[in-house]
Amino acid sequence: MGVKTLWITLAITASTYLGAASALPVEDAVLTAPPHVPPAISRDHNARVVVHLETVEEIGTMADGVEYVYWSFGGTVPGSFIRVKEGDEIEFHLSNHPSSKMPHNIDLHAVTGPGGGAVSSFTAPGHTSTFAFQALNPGLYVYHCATAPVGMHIANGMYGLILVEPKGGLPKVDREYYVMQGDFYTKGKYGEAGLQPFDMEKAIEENADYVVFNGAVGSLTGENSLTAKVGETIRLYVGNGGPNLVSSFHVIGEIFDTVYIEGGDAKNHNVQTTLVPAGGSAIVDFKVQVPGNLIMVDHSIFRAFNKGALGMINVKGEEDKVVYSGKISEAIYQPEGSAIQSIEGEYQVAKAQNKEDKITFGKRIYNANCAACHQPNGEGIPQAFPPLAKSDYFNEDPIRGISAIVHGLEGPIKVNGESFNSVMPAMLLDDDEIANVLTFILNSWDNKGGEITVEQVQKVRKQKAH
Ligand code: HEC
Ligand SMILES: [Cu+2]
Repeated sequence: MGVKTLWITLAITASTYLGAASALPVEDAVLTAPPHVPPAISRDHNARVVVHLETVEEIGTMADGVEYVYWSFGGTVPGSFIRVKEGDEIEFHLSNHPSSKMPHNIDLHAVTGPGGGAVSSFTAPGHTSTFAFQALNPGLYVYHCATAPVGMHIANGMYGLILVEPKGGLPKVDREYYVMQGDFYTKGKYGEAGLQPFDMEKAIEENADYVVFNGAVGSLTGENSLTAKVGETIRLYVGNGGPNLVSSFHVIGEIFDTVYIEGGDAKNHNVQTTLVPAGGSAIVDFKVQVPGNLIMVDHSIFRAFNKGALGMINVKGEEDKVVYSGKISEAIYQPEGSAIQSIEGEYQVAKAQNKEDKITFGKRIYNANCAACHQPNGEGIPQAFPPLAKSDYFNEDPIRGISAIVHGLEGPIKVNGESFNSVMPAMLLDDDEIANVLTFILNSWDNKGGEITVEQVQKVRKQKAH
């Protein structure tokens, strides 16, 4: 409280000292860390908005077991979200923490003026620079450090977003979030443990080890997932810091009702994937009609599943079976006809009569549903998909397999001494199919044998995901 008052006093003193050209009322900017966005601007007049932003260099976590020295604006990657109104004057105070090894500055794409403020804001460690600009154009703008070597400062995390609301504001939505993509270049490969130094050569070759949302693998998954309720409208302020890669931003399971193309005035509707250039942005609005996990990805899809560009929006609420039914039935499709099909109720379902049947049916289910990731021979793909062949994780407790299929599996796990920290989506298989596929796996590739029953599957289905 006391500190806050002091800041405001300082801010006002500074403004007076700077001799503001106009007599606009002065206010302190509300800054937020990602994925949060400051509240919409409610005033109908312009203001002189005072922004205090600090550059810091500190160790953070890039992925499970992987550390990195991030350089940032405000201690987060991306940096603090800044929100102003078209016509506002922004008085910008950039402080470089005394512990920094490098000078830093800021180029805001919302600035009309040389270097976007870069030269005026060049700041040595332990110093503060001040400059001011008027936000002439509305839009969602990237800001970034522009100190040489520029690419290196950006690659270490020095970017963020500033929203200049148009005069009349943006249409109201229920939730707003801040999501910004960036690519990272480390001496070690993706997932290689330890404190990883920046790799200039890989950066020049544009050969990214990590492509992530909000600065790290997993910063928007699991407990960090974004949340919403059925019926709500969501707005994502999407940025791309680069330094190199453009993003094909997509949300699996949704269609963007409105896209403010490249963060400007032009609106497109009913969009599946929108391009977010390096050093650019997009605003996407959509309403969520059904519950479930929506998955944000860069649809350059290896980046999503192998380099980290994956985030989640957890939507809770009532199902709407008209909008989305879920799987209604699953029947074996054999154009030649098959002896093992039997008529049961409305749908044709083949029921396993014994363990041998389970293995036979399970193999088909495996090839159709699991092999794409875990590979036809069950050996998985290093760093991406864990093996099911001789998996100690699975063989120790095959119930874990049921849970992975029914509830999905995400977060760090160890399989045969190797760490994985990825996402397996829940699979739409019925209880028989799950019992079959896991019985097949237990009896393949030198696994320990045994059988999974429908009752075991039902029990896990009743438990909550963890
Ligand atoms: C889209 C890719 C994908 C598909 C499809 C998939 N999985 Fe997975 N699976 C994963 C990933 C990724 C993990 C590791 C999750 C983590 O890191 O927490 C995993 C983990 C597992 C594990 C635990 C780890 C281990 O190796 O023992 C089991 C068991 C498993 N999956 C079984 C299955 C079965 C059975 C199917 C098919 C019904 C299946 N998975 C389909 C990606 C997939
Ligand atoms: Cu910098």
